[in-house]
Amino acid sequence: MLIDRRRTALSPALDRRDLLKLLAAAPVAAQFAAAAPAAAAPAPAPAARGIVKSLPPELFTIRGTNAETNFAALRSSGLDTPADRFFVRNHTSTPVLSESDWKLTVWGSGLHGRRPVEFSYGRLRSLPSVTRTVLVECAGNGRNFYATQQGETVSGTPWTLGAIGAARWRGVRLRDVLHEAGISSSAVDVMPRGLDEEFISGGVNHGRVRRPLPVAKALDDVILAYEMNGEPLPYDHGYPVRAIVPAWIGIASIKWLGDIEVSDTPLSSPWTTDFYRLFGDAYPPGGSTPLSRQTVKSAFELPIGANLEAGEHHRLTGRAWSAAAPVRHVEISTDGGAHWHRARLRDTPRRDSWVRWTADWHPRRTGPAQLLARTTDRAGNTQPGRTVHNTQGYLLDAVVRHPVTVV
Ligand SMILES: Nc1nc2c(c(=O)[nH]1)N[C@H]1C(S)=C(S)[C@@H](COP(=O)(O)O)O[C@H]1N2
Ligand SMILES: [Mo]
Repeated sequence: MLIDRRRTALSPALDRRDLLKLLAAAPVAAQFAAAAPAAAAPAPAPAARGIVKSLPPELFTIRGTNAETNFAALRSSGLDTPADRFFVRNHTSTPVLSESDWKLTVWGSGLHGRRPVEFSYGRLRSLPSVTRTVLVECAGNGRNFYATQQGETVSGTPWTLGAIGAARWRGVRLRDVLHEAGISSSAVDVMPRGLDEEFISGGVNHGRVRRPLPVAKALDDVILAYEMNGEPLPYDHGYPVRAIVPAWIGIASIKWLGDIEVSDTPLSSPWTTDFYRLFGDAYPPGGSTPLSRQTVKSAFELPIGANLEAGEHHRLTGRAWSAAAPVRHVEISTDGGAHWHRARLRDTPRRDSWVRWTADWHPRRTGPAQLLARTTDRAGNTQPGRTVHNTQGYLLDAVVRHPVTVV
């Protein structure tokens, strides 16, 4: 069996390192710590509110309850992002659950007989498994560039480009679970919901994190994952079971799955009405339709503002991805967009994953410079120079002008 994850925040089996991590994560653990001797221990890496894993500053930038992967930290990793550097997006905080207490309830008017059906962890594991590398990318990834590059005001976490990761997810098909639960042909929407706390924002309680999927997507390629890169899901990434919804914005991939409503009438939630739609001058008064698919981007595996030596050969590296189709090519400009040349792709482009690329640069003049990367996918989508503004700063697909200094 896999490693024992049935420890709780108060278990004596916790070691010092786990305790330090949980201290930052859970108020209950903090009470425990007050009673524990303050033994000399190395200072823990800074933690974001509510995140269990350690967040060393070379790997992550903390943004409130979230942690952004530093793109430069991906330079040494392969196509699958190791869990220790995978971004975390939490509306509240990571619940520390146990698989023995866990169950999934599938319920609603879209089931034959309308009787709820329960799946224990064991029952779920007994279904056939599938394993796939899939990207998870927050709808707000790149949001910061609306302000810094387009001079526009947007609300939300100011991610640069690191609210994305790819992992090898193993789990069961949502389709198989829905068929076992007796989904009827009248079902139209399927809504997974998390077991984390209710999300309260601006004095409004939006309830637990949930977002409907049309039945066609639910029956297509959605996975209920219990492993990430060959290990049980880490607490922060949805242990014991999360949804993985390929090509869709991250919010669809509900973590800490507790129940799934199957409905014969259309469903909505604050995550389809208030959030994750496009609002703004270019959109209707009630906003666009709810967002589904992610967009096309590229990123340098280099810190923003990095220093590069003049007169040296530099191998620039980065990644490119598109939710619509595999990447066709990536173009690089080192002179602010005047000239472009093709980057070399290091991977076979695949759907729902990214490709690593390299490009050589031999800067001669010292001073500030801007590096640009532009992805085109096989469906013909290319990153534009500018993204049409929306008030919540979703789906930035503009070419990012990556500032560096040649020294
Ligand atoms: N239950 C629950 N599921 C959730 C969230 C959450 O806060 N609670 N955040 C969503 C968002 S907005 C994103 S982008 C992804 C992030 O997944 P990760 O934290 O594993 O990177 O999880 C999604 N699933
Ligand atoms: Mo997100």
